[in-house]
Parts: sequence; structure tokens; C-alpha cells
Amino acid sequence: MTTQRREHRTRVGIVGAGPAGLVLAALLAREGIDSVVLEARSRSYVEARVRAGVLEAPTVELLRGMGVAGRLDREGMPHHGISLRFAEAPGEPARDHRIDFANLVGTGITVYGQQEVVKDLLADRVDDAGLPVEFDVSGVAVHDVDTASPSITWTGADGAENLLRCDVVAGCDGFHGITREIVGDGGGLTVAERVYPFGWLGVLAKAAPTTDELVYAHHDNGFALYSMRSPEVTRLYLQVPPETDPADWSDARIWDELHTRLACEGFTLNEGEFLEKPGVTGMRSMVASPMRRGRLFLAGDAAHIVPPTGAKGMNLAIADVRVLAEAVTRFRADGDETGFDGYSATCLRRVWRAEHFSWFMTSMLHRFDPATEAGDAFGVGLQRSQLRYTVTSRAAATSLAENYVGLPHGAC
Ligand code: RFL
Ligand code: PHB
Repeated sequence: MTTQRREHRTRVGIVGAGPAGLVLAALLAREGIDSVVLEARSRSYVEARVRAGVLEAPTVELLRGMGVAGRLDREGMPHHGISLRFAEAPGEPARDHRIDFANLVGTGITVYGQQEVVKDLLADRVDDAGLPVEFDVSGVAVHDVDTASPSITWTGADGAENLLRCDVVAGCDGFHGITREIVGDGGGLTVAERVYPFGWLGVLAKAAPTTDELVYAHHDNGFALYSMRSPEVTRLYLQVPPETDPADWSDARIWDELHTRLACEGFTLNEGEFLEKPGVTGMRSMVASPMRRGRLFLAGDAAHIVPPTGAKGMNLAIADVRVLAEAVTRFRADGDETGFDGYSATCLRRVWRAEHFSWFMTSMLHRFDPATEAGDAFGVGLQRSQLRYTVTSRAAATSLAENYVGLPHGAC
């Protein structure tokens, strides 16, 4: 018996239902432009995946303008600054140095989990508007991207084969997706990369945060980050060697190390049960360019990765698809392809700014191997000087603040 292939048609075929794919679909829908989103995982999986937590001011404004920020405005935690915690000299106790975003740049960030953004976008698209997101797809392949009629094939959750014809394909399938390679197939892809010699061990604890803002701690044992998700939940990270097996870290060892690295007069660390198994993420910077081949456009982690120290990944993904949605809207109006032609260069300007900022935060705050230039006595001296300069010079603090809260879209 031969099974029939189902054929579909839409304007934009979107591979991946992360922040990039879902924001793109929502922006297009608001312009009356059809799209189909294909996702390898289940809805419950993508809604539960704990990742980013910091939304830049321009990201929040965009989500508000799209009408999907109701819960974000109720439950998100507006923050007006962060603290850098470090000892002024070896052997001295660590102190907090606050970077006051509100005072320096007149705005701030919002702490709201990436998976909450994803839930809100799925509720808007699937539950409220009844628009298509196909979950649990496999074997996604993209064809004919060098023509005006690209297509996507895949196997559905029910085992049926599908073909989707479209005008544009958006590769929003993250770092491990399949679309970046297709751009590379033509031989024209450049990949600029740095792999850092450490990872982050991350935990989510049922413990009330004891500060109103995030704390980035520089310590001789390594970096630690104190973050949160709600008035009841703390999110914490520890710098660890990249090959670390989280199973080697008992709960007691994790708390012990957090107490050591976050120690500061007047600061209490509340402990609590872990809400998910601790995980280790490697740290890298990567930029693939151009972010386009023909009618295939890469967006978000499919095209670039930043180390999480700058809290930029999800925000960059959303900034990319804003540019892409505008380009598709212009094309739909009268066939104008100038938005397509400018897409990669426009996105890459913001991407490289975020890459630099994320590299800067990572280099300033982590402990490097003393046997390397970054971690020897000279490297550590430079690091301490940079920390002191950042918190004592208004110009340096303002530079950190404007990058952290997010430069206006279109400003880079
Ligand atoms: P995503 O979120 O990875 O989504 C890609 C989607 O594509 C699906 N997919 C496929 N679907 C169909 N067919 C295929 N062949 C497919 N291959 C993959 C995947 O299942 C997935 O659903 O990419 P997107 O949309 O570009 O979004 C990027 C962000 O997720 C990422 O940059 C951030 O999470 C990075 N990040 C942070 N970003 C911030 O802005 N602020 C933060 O505070 C922040 N903290 C973090 C982070 C990332 C972290 N980890 C775990 C990497 C903290 C951590 C620890
Ligand atoms: C988080 O809360 O997950 C988080 C916050 C700030 C970062 C990275 C991750 O720089």
C-alpha cells in the first residue's frame, strides 16, 4: 500500500518553535501573513525547557506591542540594576557594587522565564487563534532555497509524509538544527567561533530570593550567578570545568560552593529543594554569516551563540525575527526584496555588539586557568582593574548598563 504525501502551502515555513520561531509567527500573523511552524519536540517539552530569564527593555516593548505581554506584565519582575560582587584586593572580603540601570540609562530589564514567553506565545497562536504549530515532527528537510519556491518536507507525529511549499523558509531551529548547514552547503558560510574553557552548572531551587536584583560574583574559586524566577524560586549558576558531569555534584556540594562564592557581608543565601536536575551548559561564542541563502533565512541560535553571561541569547533571537518579519511584510506588499537583501547585515550589526558585550562580561567575571595568559598574575590584575573601573567610572558603568538593558532595536 502506498501512503499519500500531504501537500500544504503557506507564505513562510518556520523550522523551530523556540522564541525566534514563535515570535516570527506572531509578528507575521499580525500582518495577516500565513505561516506554519514545525517543531521536533512536544508542546509540553518546549514549555518546560528552563533556559533564559532576562528580557531586555526592547524585547518587553516588542512583546507588549504584539499584545502578548499580559502575564509578563503581571508576573515578570522588573529590575532596575544588577550587582557585581568582588573583593577589591586578594584576601579582602567581597562587596557588592551596584550598577544602577535606572539612574544611568533610564530603563531596566524584566526577569521572566523563557519558557513562560514560549507558553504565552503558544497560547496566543494555538489556543486563541487556532493557527498551526506541528509538534513532534521528524526528518525535516529544506529544498530549493535558491529558487523563489522553496519547500520543506517532514514526517508528522502520525507517521504521514508532508510537503509544504512556501515563499520563504525561516531557520529558527537553534544551535543543533539543520538549517545552518544548508546555508553552508553553497560554500559561502563563514563561522567565527570561541569556545570558553568552562561551563555553567545551573540549578533552580524552591527558595525565596533574598535580593531584588541579580548578583554576578567574581571569586577565586570561579564565577557564580545569583538569579531568580519568582518570589519563591531562585536560579543559580556556578562556573565549572566544561566536561563536568552534574552527577558528580551532590546537592550539598552545590550549596557549599554557592555559599563560598556568593559570601558577602549582609547577604543570606536561602537553600531549598531543586525543582529540576542540575545541568551543565558549555560556553561558546559563534557567529555564522551570512544569515541567508536565497529564500532561507537563519534567526536566533541557528545563526549565533553567545555565552549566557550577558543574558543576550533569547533577546537577539527576537531582534532577528523582527527584522525578518519586516522584510517579509515589505516583500508581500509589492515584491520588494530590499528587506531580504539587507537582512543579514542588519542583524549581524546587533549580533556582533551582543557578542562583544557577552565576551566582555565573561572575560571580566570568570576564573581562567593560571597557566594561561587570561588567568596568570597579569591576566587577573587586568580583570580586577576592569571590575574596579566598571563600578567606579560613570562612563564605564553606563556602557555596561546600556548594553545589558539592550540598545534600541535598529540602533546598532
Ligand atoms: P531555541 O530556543 O533553541 O529553539 C529552537 C527550536 O527548534 C527546534 N528544532 C527543530 N525543530 C524541527 N526540526 C528540527 N530539525 C529541529 N531542530 C531543532 C528545537 O526543539 C527548539 O524548540 O532557539 P531560538 O528560538 O533561536 O532561541 C534562542 C534561545 O533559546 C537562547 O539563545 C537562550 O536560551 C540563551 N540563554 C539566555 N538568553 C537570554 O536572552 N537571556 C538569558 O538570561 C539567557 N540565559 C540562555 C541562558 C541559555 C542557557 N542554556 C541552557 C543554553 C541560560 C542558559 C543556561
Ligand atoms: C537566568 O536567570 O537564567 C540568567 C540570568 C542572567 C544571565 C544568565 C542567565 O546572565
